[in-house]
Amino acid sequence: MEELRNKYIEAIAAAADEAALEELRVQAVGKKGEVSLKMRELGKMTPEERQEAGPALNALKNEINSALAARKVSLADAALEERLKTEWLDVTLPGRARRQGTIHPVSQVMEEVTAIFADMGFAVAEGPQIETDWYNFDALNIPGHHPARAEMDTFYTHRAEGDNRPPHVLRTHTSPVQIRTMEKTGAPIRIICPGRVYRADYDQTHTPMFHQVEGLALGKDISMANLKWVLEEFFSAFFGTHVETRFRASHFPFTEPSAEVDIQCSWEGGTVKVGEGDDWLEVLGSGMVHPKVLEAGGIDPNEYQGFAFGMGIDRLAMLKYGIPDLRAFFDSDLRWLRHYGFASLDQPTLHGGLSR
Ligand code: 2U9
Repeated sequence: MEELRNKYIEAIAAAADEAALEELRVQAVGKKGEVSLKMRELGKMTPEERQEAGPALNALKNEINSALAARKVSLADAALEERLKTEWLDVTLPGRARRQGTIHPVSQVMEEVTAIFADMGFAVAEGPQIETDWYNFDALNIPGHHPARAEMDTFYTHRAEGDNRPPHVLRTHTSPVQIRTMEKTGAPIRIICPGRVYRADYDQTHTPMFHQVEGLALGKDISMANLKWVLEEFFSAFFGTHVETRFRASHFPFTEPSAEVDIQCSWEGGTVKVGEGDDWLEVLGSGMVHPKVLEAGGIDPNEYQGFAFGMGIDRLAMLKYGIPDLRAFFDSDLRWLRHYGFASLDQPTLHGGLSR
């Protein structure tokens, strides 16, 4: 019995894995194992011999079972220890920051402008960037011979040779959207039209693609007085301080009378500040919609009238956020975008603030 004990206790201690342990269990205490066979021999013994051998065999069986269980635990511990050595992870390392994009100043200002006008009851209208001559020019009282057509440095689309249909144009302003809205919904109307426009012009202050927001309010008794209030309200909300405006008589084919609008500013140390000082900065064109333009949009000028205005969004962004060079707006330079960009989940609202 002592021999059996030594043999199995040593073998169990040396077993390399669970399969080896199982084999030892079957050999020792399985149904036909050595210890079990010995127990079967108890029947042939005298009562005295049995009295001694019985408990001893039982104790041996228990000892082997305990040794098997203990070895099983220590094998599992060793395996775990091994895994922990190879699969370790330093949870104290700083996380790998994900690159996060920013909102372009033009998008930011579009959202700000939209929020301010929405508060005054203006909806947003959009339309195609490739337009017909009719929507971009004729409907706006700019006939073929009119100098404004040439002045606007229009981009024309190409037609195949022999195709004599008039070419389409890249819209030179967002005004076609107002004509389309007039046709679609009729009066009354209160909309703003933000979007991209195109003119073949490139220098310090012009890019061939830029952004405008135009506005249109039509009703039975809308006047220049309403226009002035809306614009003053807009500029004060946009710049976050009361802004004086100055209206100067002007001329546009699509409005009569027409006015250019200046906002109050100061020039100090080469930077412009809006809403203080006694200089003026031209930022906007406006007027009462020309009767011919109302007619072109299918609206009776004897029944309805109203104001329209237009301004450059890129200019507004430069003014508000102190961005010096217009051309850098469209270079897609990541350093510029990170510097002048806005947090992407920070929506401009009147109640939450337009920007940080
Ligand atoms: C309709 C009727 C009238 C929109 C107007 C201007 C004056 C204007 C310029 C400002 C700076 C363009 O971005 S800019 O170069 N715009 O001066 N825009 S009135 O008048 C309209 C528009 C649509 C149906």
